[in-house]
Amino acid sequence: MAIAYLGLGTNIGNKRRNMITAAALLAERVGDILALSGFYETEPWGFESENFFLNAAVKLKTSFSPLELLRITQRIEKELGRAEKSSGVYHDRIIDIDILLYEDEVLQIPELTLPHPLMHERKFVMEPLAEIAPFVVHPVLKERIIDLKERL
Ligand code: PH2
Ligand code: MG
Ligand code: MG
Repeated sequence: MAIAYLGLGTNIGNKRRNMITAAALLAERVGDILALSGFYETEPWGFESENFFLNAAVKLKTSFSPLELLRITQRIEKELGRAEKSSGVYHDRIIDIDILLYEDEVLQIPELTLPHPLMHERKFVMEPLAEIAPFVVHPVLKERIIDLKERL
């Protein structure tokens, strides 16, 4: 069994419902949810939109590998109605599920980078994550989530 931390984000539709549906599907298909942060209202980062986000972080126990987890989360994004992603630019989305950390795994393959390469630069990721994983150490930066968050 592995512990994984995921980031959730939504900025269109019924955002609370999108979050709860995504969390329920993760619990059903991926494994037990060990922690779920509060929902944070955040400004769109990296693109212009009038639609603010809800962001959250989830801690899961899973027997799936990182790539299996990626496929399952992408499938949930699709089922909730997320439009096809076009690379390079950000768009409004019903749900985005990002794998932030998977145990101490460091991975760089075309499909997936672990830890998430931008997580430590993003307050909308680090605030909810620090709520449920303050003392987890980032396996590349070798610093605790709470300390990385404080510096943002
Ligand atoms: N996700 C992005 C780009 N910008 N901004 C906020 N506030 N929240 C997000 O989840 C988010 C974003 C790319 O996935
Ligand atoms: Mg994202
Ligand atoms: Mg994503």
